Amino acid sequence: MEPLKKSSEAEFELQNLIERMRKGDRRAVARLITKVENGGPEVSKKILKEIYPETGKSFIIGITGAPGSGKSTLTNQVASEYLKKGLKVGIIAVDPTSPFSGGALLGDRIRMKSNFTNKNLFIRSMANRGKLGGLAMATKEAIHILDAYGSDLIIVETVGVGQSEIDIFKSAHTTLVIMPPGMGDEIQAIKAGITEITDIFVVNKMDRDGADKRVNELETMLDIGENIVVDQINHNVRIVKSKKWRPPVIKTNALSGENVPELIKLIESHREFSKTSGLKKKRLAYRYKHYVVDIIKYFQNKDIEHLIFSNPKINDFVDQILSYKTGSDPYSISEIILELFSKRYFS
Ligand SMILES: Nc1nc2c(ncn2[C@@H]2O[C@H](COP(=O)(O)OP(=O)(O)O)[C@@H](O)[C@H]2O)c(=O)[nH]1
Ligand SMILES: [Mg+2]
Repeated sequence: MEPLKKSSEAEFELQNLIERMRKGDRRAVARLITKVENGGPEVSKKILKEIYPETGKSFIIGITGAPGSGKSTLTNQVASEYLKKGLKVGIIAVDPTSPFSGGALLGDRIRMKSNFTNKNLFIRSMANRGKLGGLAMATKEAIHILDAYGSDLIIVETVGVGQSEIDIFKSAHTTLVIMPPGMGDEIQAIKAGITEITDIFVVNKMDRDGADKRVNELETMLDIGENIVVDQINHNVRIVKSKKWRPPVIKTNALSGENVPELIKLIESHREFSKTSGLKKKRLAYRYKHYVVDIIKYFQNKDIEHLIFSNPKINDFVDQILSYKTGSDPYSISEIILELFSKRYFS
């Protein structure tokens, strides 16, 4: 009886948090995200079933780039522009390498600019790798929560290094890749994959030497790439690109704010383009397909693991493996188990 009571208490608590979130309680939003981080897909399932119809309204911007390229500073600038318009902004800083830097740095800057106490702003840093379902999944759910909370804009800042970070970009409508001058081999790295996810290139730190050179490099790269980019789905990074959008390259100074209004114009024009060209819908459809695959994989893995370790019927099959006969190798036995599993033989 005990676990049953516990689970209904937990559900009551979630329900309560969701109600408070609906009334605009920022603390409840933070707690819901923590629940997702710690509880994984089991908890997300309960939350999403409840709030999903309230999502799909936020505009989601992804900002990525090497550490130190100015992501947090620029995120703050972009957020400020939207806050000035009276919009509600959510920021998620994903930095698996350091649990606090993203959020703390950002917090400091925003506090400096006295945005920190702005009721229309919500900031969260996420760094929990290796928890249930992984960082990418928890981030996607955090985005859903901020969406349901009524954020007009959600900015996701990530260090653009691994697949997990690229995965997160599947959730963004418009992605910015920051390429400041003076990071020599960086251009190689973007050629290797980041180009695929870029909607707008930002050469931040335009006050530094080499900014124009960096712009030229990027434009040249785009010239070459133009002939080969067609309407396509890239299965490696799972992103839908349109040949009708050539990523613009813009210089910014995130410290002074120079060119930030121009950047906002580009962001808004990409937002408009993806709506009218149908790109947004195509991307969403593709992303949700992968999302569903991830969810199914997670729950099926869990079921299979539970079966293997706790169902006594499995012991006969393990004995077969131990007989070292033809057809009793682990692959053949796995195929048999999977087949029987789908026929509910074990339930
Ligand atoms: N000179 C110059 N410095 C900048 C600019 N943008 C950011 N910085 C500085 O670069 C450093 C890293 O910035 P941060 O936003 O933390 O980068 P992140 O690691 O990509 O989030 C900080 O010291 C910033 O003050 C810029 O446009 N020009
Ligand atoms: Mg940062």
